[in-house]
Amino acid sequence: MNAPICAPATPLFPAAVHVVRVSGFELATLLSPLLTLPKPRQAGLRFLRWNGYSEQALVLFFSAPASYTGEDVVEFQLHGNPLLVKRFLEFLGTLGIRLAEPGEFTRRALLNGKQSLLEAEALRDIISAATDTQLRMAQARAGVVPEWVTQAKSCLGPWIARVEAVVDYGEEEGILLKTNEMLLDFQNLQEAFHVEQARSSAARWLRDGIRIALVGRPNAGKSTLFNLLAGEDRAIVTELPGTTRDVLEVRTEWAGLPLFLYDTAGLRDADDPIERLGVARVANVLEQVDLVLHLIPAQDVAPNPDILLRLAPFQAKVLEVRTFGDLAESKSNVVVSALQGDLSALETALKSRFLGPYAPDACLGAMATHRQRELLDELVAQVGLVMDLAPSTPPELYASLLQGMWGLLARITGEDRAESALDQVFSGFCLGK
Ligand SMILES: Nc1nc2c(ncn2[C@@H]2O[C@H](COP(=O)(O)OP(=O)(O)OP(=O)(O)O)[C@@H](O)[C@H]2O)c(=O)[nH]1
Ligand SMILES: [Mg+2]
Repeated sequence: MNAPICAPATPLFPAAVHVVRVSGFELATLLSPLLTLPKPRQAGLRFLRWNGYSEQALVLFFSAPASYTGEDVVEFQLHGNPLLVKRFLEFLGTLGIRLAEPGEFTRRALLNGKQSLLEAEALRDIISAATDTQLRMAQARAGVVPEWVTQAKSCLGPWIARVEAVVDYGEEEGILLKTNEMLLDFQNLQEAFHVEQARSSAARWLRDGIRIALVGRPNAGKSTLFNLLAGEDRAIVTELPGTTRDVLEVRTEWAGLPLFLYDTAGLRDADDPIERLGVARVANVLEQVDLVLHLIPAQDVAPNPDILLRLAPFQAKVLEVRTFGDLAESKSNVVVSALQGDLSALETALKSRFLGPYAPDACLGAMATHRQRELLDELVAQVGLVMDLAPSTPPELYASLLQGMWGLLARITGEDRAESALDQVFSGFCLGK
């Protein structure tokens, strides 16, 4: 576990500079065949020679424990040649410094108390964020123990102490369980957990993105809307029905929502064999997405019954959108006009469906990862159990439930480090972090 590790911290393309990181103990000795380390936190220019190669590198040394991992850390800034980095890493290998696993530097930071699990998760999200909202969400989570966790702990702590006292000394006056006072406290906790649960399910969509398929009859305006949402001219648009055949995919951020959009072939019994193949592909898309936008031109009296039949199995995730709002009136809730660029009804519908009452900004700092949301669900279940206990329940059972809640809170912040949770978090890291 403490074996010295190394990794490129930059992606291996030709570039101005590549950074190679080394972490371990006694690095001054270990690296002595290569260089004399500069003073901690002072950049030093070093001429490195190994196996016939030579390289001038800027070297930074962070002495344990004042470093990213809590161990000695050395960073080499080399010329940005991937081959050079490869040869350098090979040489480090001969010094007994092995290549790091993805996320191993951060895992060590965590185990050495330099970082919390929440920070590590936020860091992973900062690195992988692809939209502004995602980036800001991840940054808001970095290094912050959420307020609701702190509050829940300060509410729960005294009750655990009381319950344990009852277990040890019996129930005396003043430490009765299931009093109104306790009920009130736990009602408040339950409420706070519910709020956080709702906020985190909104945040989840912002973090992971929403997959949306645009389907409908030929000429329903699917490709036009697709282009408008994507903010670029991706799909071919013509006034001829049956223009789109293949499934087109684009990733975009629209109205603060990270979207994966799928444009599809217009649904009809086509004669053209290519168009038929396109229509067949729509089935697959319907399975995979989170939302199906069924586009129906406002001038159509009723939706096409064949299409309704085809969409029936996905009813729960179908949203009807009337297009061509500039050409005809419609009583439907969601009417848009691509021609006039009026998509406000669609924006409202999407936000209320996926974010509920929360604006994207209100989701900053929310528990958005799968791991965090699972723990939150368990917490909600657990507090429900406590609320439902009969007053005559033995104090030992109270004690174990309350301890369980405390444990869940600790797992959310990562004080309680189950190895499986670590694996889950670090599997998403890149090399050198
Ligand atoms: N007036 C008006 N015309 C629109 C609107 N949306 C699309 N159109 C026009 O309708 C025609 C068909 O649009 P497309 O986006 O190609 O329709 P589609 O559903 O992708 O059609 P297929 O690919 O053939 O299935 C084009 O001529 C568009 O310019 C709208 O909101 N208002
Ligand atoms: Mg099209």
